[in-house]
Amino acid sequence: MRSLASSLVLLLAATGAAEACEPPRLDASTRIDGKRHVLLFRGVPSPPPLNTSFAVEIAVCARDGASVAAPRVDAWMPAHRHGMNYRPSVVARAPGSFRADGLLLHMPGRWEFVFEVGGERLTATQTLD
Ligand SMILES: [Cu+2]
Repeated sequence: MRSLASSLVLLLAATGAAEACEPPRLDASTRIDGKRHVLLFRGVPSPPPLNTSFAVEIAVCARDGASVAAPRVDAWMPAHRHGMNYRPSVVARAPGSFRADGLLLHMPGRWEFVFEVGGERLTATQTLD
């Protein structure tokens, strides 16, 4: 007879449950749970200002424990099918910690933040008044 623990392991394997990982601490951030990564981000300042350049701080970990390369950062408006007019630059600050500078949201409405990390796309929406 199988133990409860081994049954749970089989169940987790069968459902493809993701391994946990913990990104570097980032207070007051938004969390995105991807299939292969967990990502935290916050605007600096937060919430992001309208029509003014701002930064985004990012903390991310890979569920398989691999080190994470700098994510690509973008934002776009799904309703209008356009992105920003600027391309942010991303720098690493510490393992798993990054900062993107030069984001600018040029109109109010619903914006989607898009992070691409290790081939995985992670998104979160934020409405700007
Ligand atoms: Cu728009």
